[in-house]
Amino acid sequence: KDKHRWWKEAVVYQIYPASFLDSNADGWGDVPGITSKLDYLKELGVDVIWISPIYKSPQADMGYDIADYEDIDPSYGTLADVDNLIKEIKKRDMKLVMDLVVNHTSNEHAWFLDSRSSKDSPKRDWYIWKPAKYDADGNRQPPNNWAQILGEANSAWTWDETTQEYYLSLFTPEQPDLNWENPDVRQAVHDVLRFWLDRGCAGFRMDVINLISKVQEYPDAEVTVPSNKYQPGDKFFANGPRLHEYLKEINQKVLSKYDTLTVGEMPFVRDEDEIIRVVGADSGELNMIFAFDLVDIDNVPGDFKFTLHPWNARDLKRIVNRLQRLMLERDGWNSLFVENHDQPRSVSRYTDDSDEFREYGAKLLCLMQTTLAGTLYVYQGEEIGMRNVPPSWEPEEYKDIESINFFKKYATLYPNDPSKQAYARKVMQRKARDNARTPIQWDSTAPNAGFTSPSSTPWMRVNDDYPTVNVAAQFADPNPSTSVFAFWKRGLDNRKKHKDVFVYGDFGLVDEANEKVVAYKRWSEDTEVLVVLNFSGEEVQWSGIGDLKVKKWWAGNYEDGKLGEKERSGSLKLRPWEGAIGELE
Ligand code: TEU
Repeated sequence: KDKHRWWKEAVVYQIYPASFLDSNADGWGDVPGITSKLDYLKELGVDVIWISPIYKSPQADMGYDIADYEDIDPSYGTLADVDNLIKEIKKRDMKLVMDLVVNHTSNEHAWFLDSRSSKDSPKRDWYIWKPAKYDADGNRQPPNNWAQILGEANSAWTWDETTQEYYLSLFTPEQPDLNWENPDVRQAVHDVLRFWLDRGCAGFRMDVINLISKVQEYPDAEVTVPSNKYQPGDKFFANGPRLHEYLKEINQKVLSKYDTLTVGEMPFVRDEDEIIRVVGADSGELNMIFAFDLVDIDNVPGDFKFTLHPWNARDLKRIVNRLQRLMLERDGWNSLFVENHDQPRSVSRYTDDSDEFREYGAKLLCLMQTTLAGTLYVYQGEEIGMRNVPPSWEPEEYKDIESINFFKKYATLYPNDPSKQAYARKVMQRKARDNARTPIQWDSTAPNAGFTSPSSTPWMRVNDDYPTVNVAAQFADPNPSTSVFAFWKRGLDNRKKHKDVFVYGDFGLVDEANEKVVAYKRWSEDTEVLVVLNFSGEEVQWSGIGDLKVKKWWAGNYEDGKLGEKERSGSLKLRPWEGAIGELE
C-alpha cells in the first residue's frame, strides 16, 4: 500500500503575524508584510505556510479569541489582502493553512453576545452555562474546581451578572467555550471550514481540538496542586467522550471533499491508543497532531507549566523514540516541532544560547528536526536561531495574557518576598510564550531591526541581540558553516532529496542509555544513515557507535572543512553541542 502523501513530505512554516513584518508602519505585522516575504520562504524550502489567527478579534489572547471567523482583523488587512496572499502563494507552488480556533470564540462574537443576552436566547445553548454552587458559608462558587489554563490562580468559569449563571471559559474569561453537544454549533463550524477551503486554503491547524468534548457531569478535578485553589481539570475536558465522533463528522461532511493538511493541537494527551484513534491511517479523523511530549520535557509532571524540571539526552531519546515508533509501527503520522508561538525559543531551551554556542545549538536542533520521521514545522525565526528575551527585561516587557496573569499571581501571593519575585522572573524568562513572540529581526537597522519603520513603536519590544542575530546577515551568507539560515536551507533540501530515508524510512535508537548523546539510525531499502547529536556542553568521547562504520559524513554543525577527517568507527570525539549525519557502510 502506498504510504506517500504530500502532507507528510511538506515543510510547514508557522507565521505569527503580529510579529512577522509590518508593512504600514503601525508597529503591528500584517498580511501584505507576509506576502512580501514569500520569496524568502520559498528560498528556505518551505512548502506550506500556516498563519496564526488573523480573523477579526479583540486580541485578548492575540487572535485566539475570534469575533468573526469570516473576516480579517483590520490590524492585519482585509479579505482582499488574503485573497492576494493566496494567489501569490499558489503562484510559487506553495499552500496556505489557516488556524482554526473552534473550541471557543471571543466573548465579543455575535454568537456569544446573543447567548449571554438572556436565558431564553435561541443561542443560549451554544455555550456552556451552569448555575452557581454555594459553600457552607453561603458564598457563591463556580460549578467545579477547574483552573483557568492561561491564569492558574483563577477559575475556569466566569460569572455573568445579567443572567446570573457561570459560563465555561477554559483559557480566559474572554474565550467562552462552545457547546459542541449542540448540532447547530457543529454545523456552524463546518460552514467556517468550507468558507476557507473554498477561498483556496489547503487545510487547518486546529487549536486545542481535543478539548471540544467535555465530560457532561463536569466533575471536580482531583487535587494535584494543593497550594492552588483551582486544579488542572484536563482529565475531564481533554479527549472527552465524543471527540472521535466530532472529528469523524468534520471529515465526512467537509474535509473528505477536499485535499487537505490537517493537524490537531492536542495538549495533555499521552495515551498511544487515543492518539492512533485520531491519526491512524484509516481513522478518518486527522492527518497528524501536535503532541506535547517534547515541549513538556522541562515541566514538573502534574504541575502547572511555569515550573522548572531537569532533563537530559536520555529523556529526550525516550520521547523521540516513542513518537517515531507510533508512526512507523502503527501506521499513524505525526508532526515534528520544537518551537511555536506558545513555547520558548528552542536554542535557549534545549541547547546553549550563549554567543559561543548559539549557532552550534541552532544547527544541532536543525540536524535532529530534518532527520526524523514526521511532517516538519519550522517556526518563524527558528531558521536564524533566534533566542529567548534577555534576562534583564522587566516584567512590563511581557505582553502575553498568560505572563501577565502569572506575574500578577506572584505579586499578590508574595508581595514582599524578593526571592519569590526573582524566581518568577527566572521562570518566565525560560518559559513565557513572549520568548517566541518578539518581532522578527530582518536586519540590523536600529532600533526595530527592519520589522517596522525606525520611527514606529513595535507592539512588542525587539530582542536586544538584533545587531548580530538577523535575517540579512545570514541570508547574504550562503555558507552553511557560518550561516544558520544556509544550514537550514541545505538541511531541508537534503531531507527532500533523501525523503525515503528521512521522511519514510525506519528508525532505531543507538546507545539508548547515554545521558549526553542522542544517536539514531534511519534507513530505507538502499541507504542507511547515522545521526549523532551531542546534547551537552561538554566534549564527549563517544564509543556508542560500536560496530557501525560510517562510509561518508554528509553534514555536521562543526564542519569547518574538516568533516571528512572525522573518525568513521570505534570511538568518536564530539565537541560541545556537536552533531553530524553519516552514511553507514
Ligand atoms: O494553545 C493551547 C495550549 O494548551 C497550550 O499551548 C497553551 O497555550 C500553553 O500551555 C499555555 O502555556 C492554543 C494556542 O496555541 C494558544 O496560543 C492559545 O492561547 C490557546 O490555544 C487558546 O486558544
